[in-house]
Amino acid sequence: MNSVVTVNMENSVAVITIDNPPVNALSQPVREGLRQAISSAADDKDISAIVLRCAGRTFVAGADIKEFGKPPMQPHLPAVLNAVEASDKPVIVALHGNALGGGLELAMAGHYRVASARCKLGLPETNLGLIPGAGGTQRLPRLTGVELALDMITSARPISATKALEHGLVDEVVDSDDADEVLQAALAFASGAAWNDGPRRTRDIVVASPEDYQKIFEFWRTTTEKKARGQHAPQFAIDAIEHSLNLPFDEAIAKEREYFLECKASPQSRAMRHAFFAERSCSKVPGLDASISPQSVQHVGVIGAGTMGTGIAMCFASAGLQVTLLELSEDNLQRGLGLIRERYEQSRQRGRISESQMHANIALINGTQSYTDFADVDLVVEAAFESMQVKREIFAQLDSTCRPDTLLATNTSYLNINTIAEATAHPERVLGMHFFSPAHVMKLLEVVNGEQTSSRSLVTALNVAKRIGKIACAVGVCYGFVGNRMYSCYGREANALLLEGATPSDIDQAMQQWGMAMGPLAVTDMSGIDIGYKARREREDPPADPLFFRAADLMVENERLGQKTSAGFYDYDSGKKLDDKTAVQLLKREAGKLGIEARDISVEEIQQRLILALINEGARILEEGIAARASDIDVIWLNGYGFPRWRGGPMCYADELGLDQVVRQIDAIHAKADGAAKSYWRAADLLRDLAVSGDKLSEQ
Ligand code: T1G
Repeated sequence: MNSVVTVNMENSVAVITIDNPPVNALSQPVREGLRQAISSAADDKDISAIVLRCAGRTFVAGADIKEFGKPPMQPHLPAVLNAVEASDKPVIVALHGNALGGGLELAMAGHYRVASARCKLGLPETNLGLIPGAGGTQRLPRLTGVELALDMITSARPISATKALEHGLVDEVVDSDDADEVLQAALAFASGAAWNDGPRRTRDIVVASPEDYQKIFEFWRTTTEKKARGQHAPQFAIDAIEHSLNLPFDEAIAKEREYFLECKASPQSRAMRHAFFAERSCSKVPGLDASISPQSVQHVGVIGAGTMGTGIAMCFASAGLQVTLLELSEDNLQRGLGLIRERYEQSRQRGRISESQMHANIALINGTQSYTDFADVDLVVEAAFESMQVKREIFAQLDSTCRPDTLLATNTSYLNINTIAEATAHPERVLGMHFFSPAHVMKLLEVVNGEQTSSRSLVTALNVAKRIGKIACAVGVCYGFVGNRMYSCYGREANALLLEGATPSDIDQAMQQWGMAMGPLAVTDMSGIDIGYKARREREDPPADPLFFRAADLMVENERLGQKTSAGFYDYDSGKKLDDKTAVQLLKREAGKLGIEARDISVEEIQQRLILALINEGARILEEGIAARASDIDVIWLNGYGFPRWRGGPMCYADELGLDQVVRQIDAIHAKADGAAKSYWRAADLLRDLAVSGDKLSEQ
């Protein structure tokens, strides 16, 4: 055995314990320790049965993802699991916390499984652009049947211990979450695990072939193609699962391994593994003193009962924090509280929360029209009108109403935090908490660090973000911070292309084909074209470029604000998108006035112009230190703007494309550009330097 795998005896039962914090990942030492432990137990005649368990807060959460980018090391997991399954002594696996990926595969190689009541069991490999690579596509269908296996593996969603028991994935559920109690139950099970009819090995179970299995696989292939558009791993997984029906176990395992290795070597898996770790590093701010403890936050004040304010209030209430929602107008306050109740009722109807949870969340939110009710709040999040003057007045009021240590955050999506902080006597407790709409759904939160924001304020905001289940990125102050500043460049190019001859449909289809969740013009129609129109006119430093968002301004000038006026870049009939013909006519006429000659624009040019604009601006943001890491920029785009996860984010994609190629393409656009576009398309120095040095953005 070794430091991460130990064995102790409980009477004649060998208890193998894996202890590899934080999640008992199946690193090489764990695999080697397991192999040795199983082998020595097999040879020991005093051992009648084996219990396999984990120390710490969870059972094995998977293979060690950190090892995937390195040369594989023996023993490989499938071989270790085959040794577990081949044991002539019953192996009972005690499960608690999460049994995921290789962890569940290990459990299924065991002969019996005993799980804690709140244990989650899943094969989430497709979240990483992979498929289960250690027998999961063969053993799961044998235990649960093909259809649940298809659902679990293609969706990557774990199931509860109760559902696992119903479907034969576990043999007993212990009404406790205490790992020791689960161990005792497994020991009791081991003492009774008589193999009257010989070992019960998962591999020997014959998969029941559903009558209309061809139709079932056809359904899963087409459904998965829609849900996981452009992703290869889920389709590979379906192929592997189908082999559980039409190939002998060992041949099917060989195919699974072949598909797994192909996925592991793919750019899609590299991108999704990058995203996994990027989301876990973005809240670790370089240089921030790790010994600083966050302030206590139990009571939150939210200002503004509009779409954002009510969503923000729900984020805190759903995490069990008390909320006081301030809205000066009685009507708006009642409307906001009603909206909150409606949204929670929707969540209850969809089974996302229980009725009691819904009532508890609603009870945590109290409305007020008076600032005096903020006298004892620990944090305020302001989500009022996007006007610097309004915000400065509010923060001055908060300064005199709240305790001096109360954290004051603004939800502004682009205004200068430093200017807002200057309205208070304690700017060290002012920062930005930029939620993304709808706030109670989107996981991304930009925590904007002002010039005078204290480290403790930043630590507290990041801690609160984690408590409310957000993926928080600490960013610096500039117009639009990181996400919206880059989105402005993306939209700028879409607008320019509209005057050069591309239609809204051309652009949106090109970007959806590239992998974006929605096209930029459909997004603008949905949120309202007038929002950007007003914001551009509020800017302290608007670009001196008459063509800057000229297409969007033209729509607003023609009172075409988007879905809310049933006309924007597209025409709508009761919310349903019709076509873009009217907008195209207006754009053609405008282009004629501007002397811009229409031309045919390829899908590739549209995709290049919009994605390279993102990359170039992201590099500038890195140069200026507005984002600490390239991967933070990726996290923002993956979680706030529908960037395809299997491309890893704009900076990850640039590294994958090759920075020399990126600079070459930007230079080519620059060469053809004129007017203000010349400055837009000057390649960022960082890109040019890295293209020469051969280093990557992800190493910055
Ligand atoms: N490998 C390596 N490190 C991991 C890890 C893993 N599988 N899972 C988590 N970590 C690290 C994570 O980076 C973080 O590190 C710390 O643990 C806490 O994680 C062969 C091929 C289990 C639900 O996809 O979903 O098995 O930041 O912040 O919120 O077929 O971690 O502290 O340095 O997420 O409590 C399949 C991935 C792998 C599960 C816990 N398994 N993990 O969530 O903590 S592929 C997965 C999670 C595989 C086999 C295939 C979550 C969690 P640090 P955390 P958490």
